[in-house]
Amino acid sequence: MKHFFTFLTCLFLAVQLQAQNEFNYDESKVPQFTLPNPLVLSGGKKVKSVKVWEKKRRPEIFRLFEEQVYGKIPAGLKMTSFKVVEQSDHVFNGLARRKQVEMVLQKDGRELLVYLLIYLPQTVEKAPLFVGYNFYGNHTIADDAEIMLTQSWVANNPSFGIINNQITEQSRGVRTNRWPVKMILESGYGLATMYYGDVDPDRNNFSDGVHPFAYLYGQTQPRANEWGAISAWAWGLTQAMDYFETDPDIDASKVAVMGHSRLGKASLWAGAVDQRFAVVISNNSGCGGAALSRRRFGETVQRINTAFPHWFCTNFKAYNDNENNLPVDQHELIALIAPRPVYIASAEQDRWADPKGEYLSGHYASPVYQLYGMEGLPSADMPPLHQPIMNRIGYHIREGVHDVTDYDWQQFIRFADKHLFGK
Ligand code: GTR
Repeated sequence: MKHFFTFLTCLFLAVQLQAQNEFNYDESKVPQFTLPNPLVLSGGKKVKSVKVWEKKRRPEIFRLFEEQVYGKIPAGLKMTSFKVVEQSDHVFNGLARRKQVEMVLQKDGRELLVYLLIYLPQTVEKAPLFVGYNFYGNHTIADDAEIMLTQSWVANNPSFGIINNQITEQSRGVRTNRWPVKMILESGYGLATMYYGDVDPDRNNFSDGVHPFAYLYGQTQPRANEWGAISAWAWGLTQAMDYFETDPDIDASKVAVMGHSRLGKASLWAGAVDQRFAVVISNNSGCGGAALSRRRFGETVQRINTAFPHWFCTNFKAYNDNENNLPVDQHELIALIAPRPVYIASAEQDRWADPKGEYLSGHYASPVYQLYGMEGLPSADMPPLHQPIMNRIGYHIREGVHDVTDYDWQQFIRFADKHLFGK
């Protein structure tokens, strides 16, 4: 049986690789394109002041991302209650305190339960914090027997023992490699994480997760300009932020939102939607995240909308093989985060996510940071491997594959130290 699942996993990966081979990885075949200018109003006037950017241009760009890319998050939808359901003052040999918070959304007889796992350093009274989603449940991120198991739908992953879309004890601690909890705590930061499927299971099914809570009578899926899954995940992060503001042990003015891959797309969008996030970090976020869509390098809009039809809003499908008609590109997502610090991380072998396109988004967002007198990524040339840039827009590319490594976290911590504490 075990061999059979290993075989299936290999087959799946082989099919994925085969599919990815059909895409462009040749820099000389990147098409010529013109990006929309973040500092020109839709009427053609140049934006020359922070005031005009904030009052006019930023709202224009924001609305385009809402309507055409991720879909609108319903206004006023908020968790009904927060409750600390478990806590301990002595975790990891006294290094940390732990809290598990149940966030409940109740409406019209429906109920959604989302669980926040929070570790706080013992040495800090009001802790700054990294918050990020995990892919397979809170219990995967640390060797900690007290972490509660999610009951939500989880994508099958036989190598983690997840076979009936339900997690078991077998997957406890299987993702500790991506979450250097001790390093984060020893650096003086707390860490909060949630399972993204608690908010919205990652499958093409709009009758589960948070979506139905916003339907009008008889509605069964979001309208063309309404939220897809990435917007739903961004909404979940804003709800966690609401909780942080109520917790006296957390410094809600120093929260860095971090996400990897599809969850990096969600962290960038959350950073745009909710300006309470003081630092925004995307790791290997690729297409629909930091990477410029018009480059069509690696994953394309058409491919992502086909493989993951539920991630973006329906309107986004109009740009399949039609990127030049997009009224925005992803550099403007980065610009929406200005003047707050934003960090983009790439991996050399993660060509599917287009490292150069990820870098260039930061570069082309830089004029907006300059308007605030801040330095983004002034050079059009990417830095070499392992030479992070720590300006108000930060960037690194490391060797290796699509993943989150200790190296990545070391840079995120340095970046937060610099921009939150001037260290
Ligand atoms: C891939 C997808 C990417 C990225 C990745 C992930 O299959 O094509 O856009 O989101 O999944 O989230 O791991």
